[in-house]
Amino acid sequence: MEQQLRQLSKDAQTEISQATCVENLQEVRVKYLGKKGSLTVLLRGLGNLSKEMRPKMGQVVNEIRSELEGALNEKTSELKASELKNRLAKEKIDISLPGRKVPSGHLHPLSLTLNRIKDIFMKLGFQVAEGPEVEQDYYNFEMLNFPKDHPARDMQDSFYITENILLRTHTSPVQARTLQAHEPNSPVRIIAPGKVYRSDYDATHSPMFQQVEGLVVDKGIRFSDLKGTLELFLHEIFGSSVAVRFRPSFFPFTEPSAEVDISCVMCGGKGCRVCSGTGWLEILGSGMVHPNVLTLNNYDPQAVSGFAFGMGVERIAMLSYGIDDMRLFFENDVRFLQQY
Ligand code: 2NM
Repeated sequence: MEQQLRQLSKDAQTEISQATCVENLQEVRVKYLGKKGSLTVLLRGLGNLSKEMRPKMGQVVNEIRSELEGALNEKTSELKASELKNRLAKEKIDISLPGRKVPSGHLHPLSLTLNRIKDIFMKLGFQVAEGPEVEQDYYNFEMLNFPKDHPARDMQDSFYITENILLRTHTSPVQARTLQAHEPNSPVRIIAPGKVYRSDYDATHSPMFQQVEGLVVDKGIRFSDLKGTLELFLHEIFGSSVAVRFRPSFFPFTEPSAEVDISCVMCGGKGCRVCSGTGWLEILGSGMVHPNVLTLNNYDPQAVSGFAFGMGVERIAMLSYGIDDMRLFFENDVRFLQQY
């Protein structure tokens, strides 16, 4: 019996040492140590031996078993290492390939435009002021000298929450709130950017859009300050080659009031579809702050004066980028947004 075991061990060791791959070794493992393997069969046969022989032979079987397992494991590691070495010698991994680019988003064209507008006014010393989008008619109309029967106060044109609360129709209430928060007659130089709401919807009007309004109040502020500031702003935004013109107009909160036009950025002033053949584009509303507005907000029109202006961010973005339908800004189609 022992003779038989020693022979079996020798054969197994030979087969292990001659194995050329991991799969070979697995076959050897099954052949000798598997459920029906020859060593396992011998182990079962121990039951037929005499009581005296059984423990001794059991010990021999176990010794051989662990010897073979050790040899199998050792040879497996050896073969794996040489297989890996061979693969590394054959396969060339090019670690100089550039990485794959992770796509990343960017700011919306309206945010890009608003940032440009803010940057220009911040360089001129304006501070950015903000206020609520759900506003009292007191700040939205009353403090801004809007008469009781002004059409903007109509339910048809503005979104009312209650009789006295509405979605702000312009950012001007921020100007009123800013004046009231200041020491009377102290200087103010702010822009108020933000969302405003009007009941209107077509290619050039959205019920929600963004405005930037501005307000400068100080001793001795004149119409020439308004002209110089807005001309500088428009030349920064649209380039120094655009012409700027001021046209008399009317707003409840300014007197005198002026509409500001630039020469058409699409046709250079020759006349086209965008400027309806006039060569000019209306771009800003402006004026000297009405004395009533100063008085209503605790400022003294005898002591200080001011100018104010307002513009639509969507309109500036449409003209900067040559976009002809405002609704594209709000559909969030990445094929459109990716272009900016
Ligand atoms: C505009 C046009 C003209 C304006 C006036 C004021 C304030 F607070 F002084 F009364 N804020 N904004 C103003 C003036 C706005 O937007 C087209």
